[in-house]
Amino acid sequence: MDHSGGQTPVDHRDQETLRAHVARELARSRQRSTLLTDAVDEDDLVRQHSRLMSPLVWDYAHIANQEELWLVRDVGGREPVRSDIDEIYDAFKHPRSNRPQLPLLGPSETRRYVGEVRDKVLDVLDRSTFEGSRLVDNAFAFGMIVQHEQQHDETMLATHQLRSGPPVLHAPPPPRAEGLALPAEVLVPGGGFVMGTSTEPWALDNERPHHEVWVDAFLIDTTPVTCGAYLEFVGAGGYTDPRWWTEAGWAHRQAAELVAPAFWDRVGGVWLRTRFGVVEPIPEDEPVVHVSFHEAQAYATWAGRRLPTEAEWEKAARFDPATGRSLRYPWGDEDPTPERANLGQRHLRPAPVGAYPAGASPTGVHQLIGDVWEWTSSDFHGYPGFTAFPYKEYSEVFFGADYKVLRGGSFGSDQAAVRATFRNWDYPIRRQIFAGFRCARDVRPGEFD
Ligand code: AVJ
Ligand code: FE
Repeated sequence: MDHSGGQTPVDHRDQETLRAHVARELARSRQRSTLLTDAVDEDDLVRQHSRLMSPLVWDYAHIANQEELWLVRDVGGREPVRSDIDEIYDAFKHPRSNRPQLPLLGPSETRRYVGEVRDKVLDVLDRSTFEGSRLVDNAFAFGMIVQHEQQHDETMLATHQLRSGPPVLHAPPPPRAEGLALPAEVLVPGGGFVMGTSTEPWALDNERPHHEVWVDAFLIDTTPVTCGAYLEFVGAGGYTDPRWWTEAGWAHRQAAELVAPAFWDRVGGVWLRTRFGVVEPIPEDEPVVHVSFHEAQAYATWAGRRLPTEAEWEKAARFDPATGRSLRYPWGDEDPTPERANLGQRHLRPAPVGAYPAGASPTGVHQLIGDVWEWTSSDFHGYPGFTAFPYKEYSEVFFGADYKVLRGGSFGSDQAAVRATFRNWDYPIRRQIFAGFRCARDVRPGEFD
């Protein structure tokens, strides 16, 4: 079995290639952050749109503060730009709900700070040799900061979804489905496979190290569960029957009075949804989005199925039975393209199922990357041999049974922060994130004999 866990995306022998790659990625991330913050007026930037979220202006300055901490001060060894504000933008010091009360930098001060930090970072980048410590080898710290900004861009997109008022974000629709008759589910053969990676240069600590995992044969949905299928669950009284829910799930359903995915409303007997300020009919062929883990789990039980484990999801996403190798992405080792996956906020919605045949995995599973984050049944834990790097607060402090793992990224995730090994996590009640799911099941005795 090949334990390489995939090839490296950039040629690290060529410092200038790497430097140019980092510069492009930094610029691309900043373009998105700028768009998300320029789309609204100043009052909107400092306002709290939901107690679940920070004001947009907090995210923006926090992006720059992390960039300053790691790249200006740590990697660059430079004087602080603004050490007086570290505390305000430390995510662990203040819960999101309290952030509007902090003495935050205002919109123009934030923009000035963001720009000043970036200028210094580009200077640090110009002088870096990308070797000599684990932090700078392969430009890891730069890659970590690119991913951090992109993660907050997705968080800011979720804030946009929670704000009220007319639409301010616009994007073309995703590709249509190709009309291929896809099987409902596919078989993933049993056996060992390599999970995680030790070689992907910008993989974060929780994706490491690679290790072999045994997975029994299982079946998994070819595509994520659609709004149309989910409507059947809603129509069949799925939200009023405790049989489908776990004890914790039912208690939450009751307390939160859940009756349908977030942002769905029943108007005159018809379900509509609100998406970035647009009210529209439920698109039956699109993956359902804005469901909690509990809702995903209840749907799966109602359908006589279950959620995949995290290991099953990753095996479906990257195991190539022909070679026994684990790929970087379902389609192979090459980076994502617009033909392979719905990523990067290029479209502000999931694409219909079947829209990305070029993104299918070797076992025939579609749309694993992009469209919607997919809930798995697994708690968030470190892999065998895990070591926190470069800080415990990225992953380690979240390990345990409080969080469920999500995989694959959404239409709101950037390709810099998504790969087949990438791990996201959240509370099982959360549904402002762009999360959906697909179902799996065990092989029935004698089914494939
Ligand atoms: C990996 C998405 C759970 O947003 O809380 C951002 C990413 N970590 N800043 C989050 C993150 C620090 C994290 N998630
Ligand atoms: Fe952060």
